[in-house]
Amino acid sequence: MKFFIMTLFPDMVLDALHTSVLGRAAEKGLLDIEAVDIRTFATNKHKRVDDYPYGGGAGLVMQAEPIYRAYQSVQDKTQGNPRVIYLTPQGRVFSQEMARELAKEEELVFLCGHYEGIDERVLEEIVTDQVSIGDYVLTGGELAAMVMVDAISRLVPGVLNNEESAEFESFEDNLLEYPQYSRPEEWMGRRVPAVLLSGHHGKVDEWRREQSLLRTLERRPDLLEKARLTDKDRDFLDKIQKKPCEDA
Ligand code: 6GU
Repeated sequence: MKFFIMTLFPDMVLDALHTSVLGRAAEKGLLDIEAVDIRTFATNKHKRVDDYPYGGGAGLVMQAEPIYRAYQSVQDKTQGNPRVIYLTPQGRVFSQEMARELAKEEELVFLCGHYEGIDERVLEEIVTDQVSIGDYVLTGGELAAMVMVDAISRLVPGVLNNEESAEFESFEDNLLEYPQYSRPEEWMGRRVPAVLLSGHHGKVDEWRREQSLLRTLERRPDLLEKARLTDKDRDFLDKIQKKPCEDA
């Protein structure tokens, strides 16, 4: 999968996204992450890419032309017409479902803004999707683009090893993960739950499922409404005196 990230801070994005799991995936040729430095497309000798907003007001606005030229340089390298995602708190809120959908694309383009925003006309001209990563404000789109690239990349076949892949299924089911333990059996007076040492796989699976249900009920009851629950799951939730949802 090929990502183009249009940004004023190419190093920030490339360093982070070539670390750990994604770095190895890039070495294997599964991912290709290219940063496109918008500043190199400035049309003046001072390499300025921002200016005062028409109508007045605080801050600076990123100008249309350098961004459009950066986009044209991306187009020269792409096959079809890839989706162009503008990172903004005004966008649709990113989710695992959106990550799954975007992971089907072969190429994706991200546009990271700074200052008080980007000239609306270039957004109209090139952007296909506006996405936010949550209801808070960042200083720029880079961290948001990195969050999206990470979440999308781990869904690309081969990026995670098989052991890791199986693990994400639980969030896919809208349930939180059960707690994990490793050696030693006792640490600071806290023992690993006995069932995990029993060697009884059936009992371990059952305990983990119950822990997932319990955690989701306590921490994210909103997710339970979307979770696919078995009759046994519902019996367990009833037993612990709380109802997951009205009926169904
Ligand atoms: Cl996508 N960009 C910025 N600047 N702030 C954000 C965001 C994006 N998502 C949440 N806050």
